[in-house]
Amino acid sequence: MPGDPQADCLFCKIAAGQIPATIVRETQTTVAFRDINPQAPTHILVIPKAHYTNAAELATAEPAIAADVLREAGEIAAEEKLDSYRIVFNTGAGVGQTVFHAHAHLMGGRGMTWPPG
Ligand code: IU
Repeated sequence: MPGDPQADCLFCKIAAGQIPATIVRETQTTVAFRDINPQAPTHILVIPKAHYTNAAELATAEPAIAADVLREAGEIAAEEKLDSYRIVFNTGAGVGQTVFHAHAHLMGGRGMTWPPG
């Protein structure tokens, strides 16, 4: 079924508590945890518990859960006292997506340039 856990998906395992992660917040539909290779002082991943390959697929299949991911990112940014932050959804290997389970990168705590590299 679309959205069901995938046996070979690392983020499905984190969502299920089968692999340890530094969890920041959890809701019925989402989990947020600190990135193991942070690229900013605050670098947190917000994922849907349901498995979709990328953000667009999630939003098409489960728009309410896509909104949950974004709302969580905003609420965590407030908790982390970030007045400026970036939310990134890498989509496709060509732009650096390495884990094919939708995830928002919430990054802040330093200045950032635009356009991104
Ligand atoms: P990407 O957008 O697919 O490149 O992001 C995947 C992120 O997942 C990346 O920033 C990794 O550092 C991060 N990550 C993690 O936090 N924990 C893990 O066990 C693995 C990757 I594998």
